[in-house]
Amino acid sequence: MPHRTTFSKFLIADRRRSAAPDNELVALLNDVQRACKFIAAAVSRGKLEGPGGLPNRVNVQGEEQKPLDVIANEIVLRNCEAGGQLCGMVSEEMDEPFGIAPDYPRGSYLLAFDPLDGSSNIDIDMTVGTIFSILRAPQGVDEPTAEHFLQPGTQQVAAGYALYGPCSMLVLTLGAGVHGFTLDREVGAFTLTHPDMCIPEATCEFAINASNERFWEPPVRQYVQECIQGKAGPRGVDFNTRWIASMVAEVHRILIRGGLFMYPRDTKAPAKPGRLRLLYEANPMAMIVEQAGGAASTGRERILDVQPTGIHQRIPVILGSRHEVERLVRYHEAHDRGEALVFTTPLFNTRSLFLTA
Ligand code: AFP
Repeated sequence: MPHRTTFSKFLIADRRRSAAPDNELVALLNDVQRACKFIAAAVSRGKLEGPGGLPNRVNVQGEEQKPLDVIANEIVLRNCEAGGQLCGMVSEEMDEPFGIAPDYPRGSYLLAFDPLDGSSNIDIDMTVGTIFSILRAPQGVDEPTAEHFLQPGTQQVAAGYALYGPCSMLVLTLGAGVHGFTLDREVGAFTLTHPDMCIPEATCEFAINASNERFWEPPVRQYVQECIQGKAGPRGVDFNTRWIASMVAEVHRILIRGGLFMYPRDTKAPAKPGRLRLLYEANPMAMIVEQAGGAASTGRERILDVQPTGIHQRIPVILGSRHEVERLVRYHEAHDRGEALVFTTPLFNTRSLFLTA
């Protein structure tokens, strides 16, 4: 059996790649990876796991909450609350921040996480995942409130996701590249299989939920139409499309072979500037994508620069191969300058948003 570096050994020994994390962060990341192993086991048992009598409910997002959403959330809380590295946690599944109980030691880190992203895929046995983001608590804070989590994504010290698919993986960045670990179930360890993951700058593959086309802003509609026109259109090449409805799976595909993922601002729910949440979906994925050589934008600004205003704030997300993100940003800039965007494709008919035709 070839010698492979385990996740724990990577954090300690291979400091060149792991940006020399302090012992507190190493201990926290080991708690997170252990939680991901427990979630992987629960997910892999499917209906054998049973909901434990939990009914489907609605979470703070107003979205259906599967029993495994609740189970995964509990697994993260229980595995990370007692280690002494955290002073608070925020989760997609909890209205308010989770404080560390008084009988547990507190540390200097904050954890924001989506315990089971893509859970609407659980019943059809499609890939789901866990997304996490680690921040430092402000100096002297050991009982954080929501405001203490409202830090731009550039403040993240680590970000990662676990992917529960045909095999389970953990992908991590500490600000010195992106590294993938595959769960060796015989050993029970995440082992380094994808060091220094890198996103190709160019791509001919895009991911967006096309059923929302009528709600998109003009720059997104122009971009998608040009891709659909393929060789016959201004791009001069044919494109492929994917939509898994599981952000973790889309981002992983992009890390492996390039691509563009879009969940842009749309007019479907004007009060919501997008579907994805900034703190525990967009920011960790944006850090990972940028560390792998890609780009992540709202269409109008770098995601990691956004100053959060709420722990469950939503944000438009356009991320992946750098050249494609930069093109979409240019289209948004042109649109915001009032330049006409003309659509000429049989799929969307020939019309312009600014001409009477
Ligand atoms: P769920 O966790 O509710 O399944 O949502 C998954 C997600 O947040 C993200 O992972 C997907 O990219 C996106 O929503 C899918 O949204 P649509 O269902 O609108 O396509």
